Amino acid sequence: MRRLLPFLLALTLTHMAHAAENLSVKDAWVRLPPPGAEIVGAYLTLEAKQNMTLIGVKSPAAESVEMHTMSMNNGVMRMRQVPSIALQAGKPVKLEPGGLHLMLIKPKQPLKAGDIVQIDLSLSSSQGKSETIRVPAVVRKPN
Ligand SMILES: [Cu+2]
Repeated sequence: MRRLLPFLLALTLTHMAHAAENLSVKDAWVRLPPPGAEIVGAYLTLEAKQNMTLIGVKSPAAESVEMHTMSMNNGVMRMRQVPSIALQAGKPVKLEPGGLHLMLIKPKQPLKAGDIVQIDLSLSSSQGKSETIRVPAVVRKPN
């Protein structure tokens, strides 16, 4: 039994590294919200080495997180929730203001510039395996 533990630990770590190895996450940030904001945009760039799908997002800093897209409808920009975001191997997907983005719903605490918000991305591989990776996003004003 004593020998089994390091082995199991190694196995767990290998498993956790898997999605992270196949996905690069860049420029993760959260828009500095006005005081009392109930919804806050979050943005990042995802590039997968293998085809995978972003199937869910959570954060310990908010009640829930939704994936949204924006589209022009009769001259009005509208946000619409999407159930998932497909990531094709080698094609960066940019979640940015005015396009695909994440929406933190009901932040649990006021967000200040420079705060780090943890965002948990749930990914499903093309083989149907799912994994969650945690990425830090900094709270800041848009550039
Ligand atoms: Cu939105």
